[in-house]
Amino acid sequence: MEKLIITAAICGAEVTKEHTEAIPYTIDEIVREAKLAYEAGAAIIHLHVREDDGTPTQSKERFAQAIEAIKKECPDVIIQPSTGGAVGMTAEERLQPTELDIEMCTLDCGTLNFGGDEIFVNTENDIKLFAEKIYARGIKPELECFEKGHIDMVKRLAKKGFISEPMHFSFVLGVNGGQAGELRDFLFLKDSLPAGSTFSVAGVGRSEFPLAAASILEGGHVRVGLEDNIYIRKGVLATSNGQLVEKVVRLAFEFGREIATPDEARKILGIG
Ligand code: KMH
Ligand code: ZN
Repeated sequence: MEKLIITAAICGAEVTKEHTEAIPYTIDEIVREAKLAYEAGAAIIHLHVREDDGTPTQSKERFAQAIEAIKKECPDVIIQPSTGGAVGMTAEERLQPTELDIEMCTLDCGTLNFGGDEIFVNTENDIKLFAEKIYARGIKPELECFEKGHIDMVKRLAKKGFISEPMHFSFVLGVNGGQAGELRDFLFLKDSLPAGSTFSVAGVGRSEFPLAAASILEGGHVRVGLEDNIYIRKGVLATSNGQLVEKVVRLAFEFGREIATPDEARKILGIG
């Protein structure tokens, strides 16, 4: 099997310091969390940025500041800004980080309920617009799919030429409004992928580590981080993103998967 690419989703847009003190808001806190994750074995940092008070933002300037500061501490890490941002942001707001010199970013592949009255909107035309901008800039998209219909949308858009092979997917499972994070959900999505695709799995909440283990065994890659799950085990808060990454590294070791460096991840994903 290929080496395992670990992505750390260190920040997100929804988790606050009321949930866990470890969630980073400021640039210094973001760098601290990125460094701990990188030193533990993460090849990719999935990046959201916040104002110092925790408000999510897609400001190009804030992303540029965070990326520069992370690169000083983790020079070779792959930084993957979010183009999902937070619920309610416009497409123009969300696309700002694609104007920077970046290797990768997310591309969200469908709309879903996001808890309570929230709807995370990604219409077909939004996805086409995002894909056009992302590919035009030579950026590798991570195709975020929250349920099977999103994979079907990617297949349709690939046929129409909006999405190119080789495709790299991320299944984000267990969102309140998306597909659940049971083993059979993961296996169904994995078996639905176009041939030759790579994939990573992000289990939200309690599904984070069971799905990480499943993906390690099935030849996929893994995303963990405080964006998705704040517990290191039932009822015990993780002290950092690094601690979550360390747990994946232990699982990988037990199952005989080696961990990919950022450069090895670039080769696996066809970046650069
Ligand atoms: N914060 C969610 C509404 C992404 O990063 O591309 C969207 C999200 C997806 O986190
Ligand atoms: Zn995200």
